Amino acid sequence: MRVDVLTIFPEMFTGFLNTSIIKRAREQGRLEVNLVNIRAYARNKHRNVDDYPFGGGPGMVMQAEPLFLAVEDLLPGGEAARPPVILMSPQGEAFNQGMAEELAREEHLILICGHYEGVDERVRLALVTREISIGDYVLTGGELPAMVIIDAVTRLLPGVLGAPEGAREDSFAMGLLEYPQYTRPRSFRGLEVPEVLLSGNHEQIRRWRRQQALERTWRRRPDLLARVNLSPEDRRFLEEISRRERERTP
Ligand code: 4GX
Repeated sequence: MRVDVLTIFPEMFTGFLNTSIIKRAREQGRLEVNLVNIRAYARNKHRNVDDYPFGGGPGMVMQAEPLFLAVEDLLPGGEAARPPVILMSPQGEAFNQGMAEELAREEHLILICGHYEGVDERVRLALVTREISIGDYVLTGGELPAMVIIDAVTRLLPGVLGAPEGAREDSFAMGLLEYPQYTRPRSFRGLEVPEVLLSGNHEQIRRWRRQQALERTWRRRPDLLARVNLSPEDRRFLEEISRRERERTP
């Protein structure tokens, strides 16, 4: 997959792109990230890419022209299928695992990192095909959101993680939160590993993990349960914990 990132701070990506799984994916040729400095497309001698808002008001607005020129430079008309042009913004659709899976199927993405109070509306109207938010909080720029998207998408690319896709039992792929994990030692500062995990009984371990994931999801993110495939056994278990909870607090 190729990802073009339009940013006024390309240096923010250096550590991210040269660390761990993202670094390895690039070295293996599974991910190619092309950092484009938007300032290279500024017309004025000071390389400004922002200006005052028409109608007045506080702050500055990112100009349309440098962003249009940068994207047009990336798409000289040769590419048959137009890649998604994604604007990182708090007004976008909320990013989730389903969107990461969708984006991971693309050959090419263009990510635009906004700054200041926002971007000229004509960027949205005529350049951007999708607007994505990574959550309901305000950041100083779209660079961290772009890294979040690249990270979540890259780990889904074929061959990037060890295990083959289908075998992944990852929490969000299953729709549930993760079950508790333990590693050595068996006893740490008086805190013991649950006996069942040492039992070697794989059916009991599977059931314990499933129940832990169900209970955690029920307590912390009950909204997720609505979209999970629950077996009759899962339903009986959830009924049981909610009954116990009602008895504890009448
Ligand atoms: N998830 N920000 C972008 C400037 C901006 C505003 C409007 C384009 C349109 C954010 C988030 C986020 C702050 C990045 C405002 N650019 N982006 N920036 N949360 O808070 O994506």
